[in-house]
Amino acid sequence: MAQDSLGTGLRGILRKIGGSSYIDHETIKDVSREIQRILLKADVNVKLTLELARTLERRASEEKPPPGMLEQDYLVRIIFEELLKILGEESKIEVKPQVIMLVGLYGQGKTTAAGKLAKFFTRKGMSVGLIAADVHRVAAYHQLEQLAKQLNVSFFGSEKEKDPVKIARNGLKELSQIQVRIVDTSGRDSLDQELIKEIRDLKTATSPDEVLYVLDATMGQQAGKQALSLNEAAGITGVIISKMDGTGKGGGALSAVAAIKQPVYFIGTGEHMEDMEIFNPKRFLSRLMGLGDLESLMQFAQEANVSEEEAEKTMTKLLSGKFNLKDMYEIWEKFAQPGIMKKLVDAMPVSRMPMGAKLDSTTLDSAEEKLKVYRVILDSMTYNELEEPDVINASRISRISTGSGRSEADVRSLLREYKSMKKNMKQMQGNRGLKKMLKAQFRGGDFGLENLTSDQE
Ligand SMILES: Nc1nc2c(ncn2[C@@H]2O[C@H](COP(=O)(O)OP(=O)(O)OP(=O)(O)O)[C@@H](O)[C@H]2O)c(=O)[nH]1
Ligand SMILES: [Mg+2]
Repeated sequence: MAQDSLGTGLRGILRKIGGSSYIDHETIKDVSREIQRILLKADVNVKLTLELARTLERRASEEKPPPGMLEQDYLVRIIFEELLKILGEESKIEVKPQVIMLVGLYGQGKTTAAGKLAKFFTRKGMSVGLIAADVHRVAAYHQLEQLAKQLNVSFFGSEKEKDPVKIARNGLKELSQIQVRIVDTSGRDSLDQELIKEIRDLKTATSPDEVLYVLDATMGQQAGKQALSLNEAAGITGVIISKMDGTGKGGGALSAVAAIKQPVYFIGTGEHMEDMEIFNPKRFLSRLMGLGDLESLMQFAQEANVSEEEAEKTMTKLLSGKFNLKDMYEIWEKFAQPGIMKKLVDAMPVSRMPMGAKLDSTTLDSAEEKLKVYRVILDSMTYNELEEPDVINASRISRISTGSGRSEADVRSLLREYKSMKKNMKQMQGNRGLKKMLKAQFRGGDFGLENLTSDQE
């Protein structure tokens, strides 16, 4: 994996921090030096590395951990937060009718990404069209046409036309009934004026909603500079990092992302059309750092930065029992740390547990594992199915199962769980203690578990 050396290095540091009996100036300096070494080795840009090290040292010497948190854990948390800044905020591509233009250098994975995106949007129930505006490589037209056929989506291209702008324009017109239209463009060995002009013209002609920069994870230090030039020419709105499964170091791509300050929407993890994941910076980083169990660092949740209003809204929806699969997905994402669900249930006196509630602790222990499976399944549902789960019948279950690569039993189990969660939550209405705790959780506040029990009616 591209991120292997980076991950190994970071995990080494974490072990070292965990093994130290106290954190003093010397330890902080040590950790900072080690992190710099690892980042530079992984091709992260020098300036970025130095900035991170400086902030890290300053924060680690000035800030005090919150009550109850070990200073070792707090140092890990600072490292996590500062690395997260490089990766940027989580931002998902919108599922809506739109024009997407793909840009990037030669061989970075644009055409493959076009196919993967087509599959992604098809799964969401949208119609998709691929437009071949790469006129420089002879095989480009056939490569995209082949992908369109394989994915059963619309295609537009012309083998004779040599003007990419004309092709793109005609393509958009021809496919005007198609909801998501993806324009594949050509790459070059390096950024030359010709490519910059072509991209600029294509952008003007197609007025895309998204300009996605496809960037190979194995790119080294030069990635940042190229990203900036392309950004200037095309106004990049999001990034797809391809070949995360490759042998590169990943740092070049991360530096490029930090430089253009645009979100990474997806990462490509293989040559096949299903080898693409939605990028979630927190999850990515905690995996990279080996923070499988975030419970000890639970206060991470504070970073969620959920507003009072949003907390109230989520909670009300949850307890109203009137939520759909889309809401459940969101709620699960917020509860993704396994410890939280467990505390929630432990805090409920047995007498308050609704009849037939399935939220026992054994179920919860495997919650994270299950969550992973469910996420894949939910990603294979159409928008309509997420909004109105009742429409999901046997034939849809079969399609979702094929699309997600999970068994029909898994899909059914998810639907059962959704129904039972909906029912349970409805029965929990009026439980003020629970309400208070959920709200605290969503706002990242203190759990105050003792108070909770006495607060119940
Ligand atoms: N392992 C792996 N290979 C990938 C990934 N994405 C693309 N590739 C491979 O990289 C090569 C180039 O991919 P393309 O999609 O043709 O790249 P492109 O940017 O369209 O290339 P040009 O059109 O020539 O500029 C192909 O062999 C792809 O199969 C990925 O995420 N992982
Ligand atoms: Mg291509």
